Amino acid sequence: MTDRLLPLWQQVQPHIGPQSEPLSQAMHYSMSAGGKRVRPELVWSTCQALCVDPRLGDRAALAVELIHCYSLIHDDLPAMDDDDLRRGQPSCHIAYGEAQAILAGDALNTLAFQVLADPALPLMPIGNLAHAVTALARCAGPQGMVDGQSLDLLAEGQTPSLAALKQIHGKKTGAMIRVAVELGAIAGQADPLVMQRLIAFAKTLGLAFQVQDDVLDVTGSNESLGKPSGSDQGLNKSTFVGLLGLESASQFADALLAEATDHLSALPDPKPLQAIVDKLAARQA
Ligand code: GRG
Repeated sequence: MTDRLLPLWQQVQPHIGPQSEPLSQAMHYSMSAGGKRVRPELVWSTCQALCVDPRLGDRAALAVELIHCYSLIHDDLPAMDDDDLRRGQPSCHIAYGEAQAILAGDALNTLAFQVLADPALPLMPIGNLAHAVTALARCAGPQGMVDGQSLDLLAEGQTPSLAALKQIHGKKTGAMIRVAVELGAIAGQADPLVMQRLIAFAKTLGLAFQVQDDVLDVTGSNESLGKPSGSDQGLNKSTFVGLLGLESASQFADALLAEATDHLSALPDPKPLQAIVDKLAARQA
């Protein structure tokens, strides 16, 4: 599959590149290391579902991947999950040292907001900028992903209820999936009813994504995961597989993907978002 995100990153990089080489390299290392690019694809596909030019979503697509890459760099640090491998390559802190990796994460995080807003960058404006910046900050920050990560760390070694686990992962993983769709909807000027449906779709998809991730952590190979399988268990993480068992967790993910599809029915063109649901379903099959 062609990576539509990398050319955007390369286009923007000369305008924002830091002077210090290791920082610049560490940022580029993480942004160009591959990955499925699910979040940017969700932005563009949401624009397409609303029958608007997907380039209107370019700023948002880059912004959500910048936040995602920062979160992975920080998640791999010794103080968090302490992972030496990410996407089949040495994690950022293994390649560039802990200090530069922390700074690279910080830089990608802040840059995401500049990418959304800076008129000097050669990208189409997103439209309602105040809405877009607020949505991204809410979902990425202490109301969203950062709190999810904190709750997840606190839950290590515990057995949270299904409701608590949904809440943790709704924030940790789900919030960035949700905001990818929300930003696509802002770029596409979705009316409030369509926005509501898209957000319901994104919430369901985000939960499916996390349940699947837990299943794949058990059933996937080291190559397909880009890291050793079973790492959640090694860290004493509370997972949907731990709570429901492998088979029920897998069925739960299937049911959530089917429910996500139901939310798409009233869109002008559901096919681009349906294609993402299908791609995720194929991951598990
Ligand atoms: C450090 C603030 C902070 C947050 C970290 C995203 C995250 C929160 C942690 C990642 C840990 C993890 C494995 C979460 C499960 C679901 C998930 C987000 C997987 C990684 O996303 P993918 O599969 O990764 O989209 P690629 O490599 O394809 O981009």
